[in-house]
Amino acid sequence: MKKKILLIQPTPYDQYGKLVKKKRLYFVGLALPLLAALTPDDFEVELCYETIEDVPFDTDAELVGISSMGHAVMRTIDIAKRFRELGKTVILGGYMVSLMPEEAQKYCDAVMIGDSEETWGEMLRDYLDGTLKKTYRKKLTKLETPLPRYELILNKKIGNFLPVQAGRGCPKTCSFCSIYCLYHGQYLKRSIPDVIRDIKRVKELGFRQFLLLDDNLFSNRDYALELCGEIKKLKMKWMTQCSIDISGDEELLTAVADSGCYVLSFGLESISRESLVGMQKAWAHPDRYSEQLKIIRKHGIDISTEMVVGAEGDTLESIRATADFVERNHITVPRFYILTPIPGTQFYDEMKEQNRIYNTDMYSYNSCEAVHYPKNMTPEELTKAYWELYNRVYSYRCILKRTIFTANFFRRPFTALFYFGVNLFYRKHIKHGIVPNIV
Ligand code: B12
Ligand code: SF4
Repeated sequence: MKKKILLIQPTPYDQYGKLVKKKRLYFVGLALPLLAALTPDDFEVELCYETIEDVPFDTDAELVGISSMGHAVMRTIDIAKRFRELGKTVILGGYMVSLMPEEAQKYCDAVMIGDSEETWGEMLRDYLDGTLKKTYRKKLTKLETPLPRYELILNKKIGNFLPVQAGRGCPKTCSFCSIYCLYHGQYLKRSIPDVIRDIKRVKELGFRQFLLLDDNLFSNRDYALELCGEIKKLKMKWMTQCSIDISGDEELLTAVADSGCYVLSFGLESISRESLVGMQKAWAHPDRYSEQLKIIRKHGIDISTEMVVGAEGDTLESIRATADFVERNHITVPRFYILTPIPGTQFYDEMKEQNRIYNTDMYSYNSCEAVHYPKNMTPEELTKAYWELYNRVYSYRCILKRTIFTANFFRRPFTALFYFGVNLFYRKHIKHGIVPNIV
């Protein structure tokens, strides 16, 4: 009989200590289907996304692999402890344990630091030989990944798109970002035929859309143009995230839109230049944001944004002005976070050195509670201003202004109505004190 591995993507606890549960997980991470594909055939693999299903603690799997994302690492640890009590061999991996491997080692049999393409197979062989090591780490020099085992997630309550990866890591150096602190500027791209192979598989499985995972897709112009050319032939819809600087490249923007991309997500972070400089994101210029967003929208691409509050240049006034900015620019799907010093990041070290960590309880590192002393307000004021911002931006009036009363409404009324629905869905969560970042 085949040995079995259970792979789990834990869900975070909310700020009341309850597990965040959803009827549907629209954005599914790629780590578990990819790990399943890296697993030799003599193992059977089962996947569990805890946001939409319960962890099967009565599993007959011998090995349990648990991923970790942000503050959900607290749930990773709790699940790991329970499985170890049940006598299972527990392996931890993912961003958060990679940033704090010494701490993670206390709760498991082995920690996989960073990418696991070249270490997962080695770990499984060691397990079979009874020679499991405490940590596994191998820096990749090229990114070659097998076809993810998407079929293992098809029967789950997911959205109408699947993830496909193009690049991993990021060439930029934003001090608060886990990607920078883990990859230190390393940025690897997959070959275009491999990316297209995965998209074709997604199409074969009946999906008409995909989410392209890459933190800086358009940083390599030639790669991006060639990839868009290939994607266009597949007649699919897709979305991704990138730097807002794409607005300055008419040819690229046209190629992106022509290839079926209909939503771009931008980490705008802040409308305060001082805050951006403080985050080592001096290449972004908030005074140009409105014009840049307008150009992108003109190409028929909808905009979703990620912004943070609580950085060095932020004041209560600038947080209020952020709501006006979002409304004025008709940002379709805006998301916000409180700037959080994630252990392992440069920003965390800076805050620690300056004695500005306000709360050391990791359960609170959920990006919707202030855990550091901001420069221009108290942590309590920051948390309050953050929720006021979300509530203002997701008021009925503002939702209507951002989704229905826009120039794009008459061009694509059904899309506008779809976004209106998404906004109402987010609003419902916000009213229950749950940020929409995890759905
Ligand atoms: C898709 C995604 C999501 C989706 C899906 C999550 C899910 N439940 O599956 C959504 C939108 C729901 C989401 C939510 C959140 N996310 Co998220 N997400 C991503 C994103 C964009 C892609 C992840 C991915 O699939 N990558 C591709 C795979 C192949 O790479 P990988 O995950 O790194 O996996 C490799 C290794 O890490 C390793 N590995 C990963 N897991 C495991 C497990 C084991 C056992 C082993 C051995 C190895 C291993 O092997 C893989 C192959 O090498 C990343 C950004 C990015 N660039 O990666 C952020 C990212 C992972 N998310 C992040 C965060 C903070 C969150 C939230 C906490 C946000 C919030 N405040 O609520 C929540 C937490 C949700 C949860 N359940 O834990 C941070 C993590 C930072 C950190 N220090 O941990 C990232 C890096 C974004 C960022 N720039 O800060 N996220
Ligand atoms: S550009 Fe985005 S992914 Fe890259 S380091 Fe900055 S915040 Fe992280």
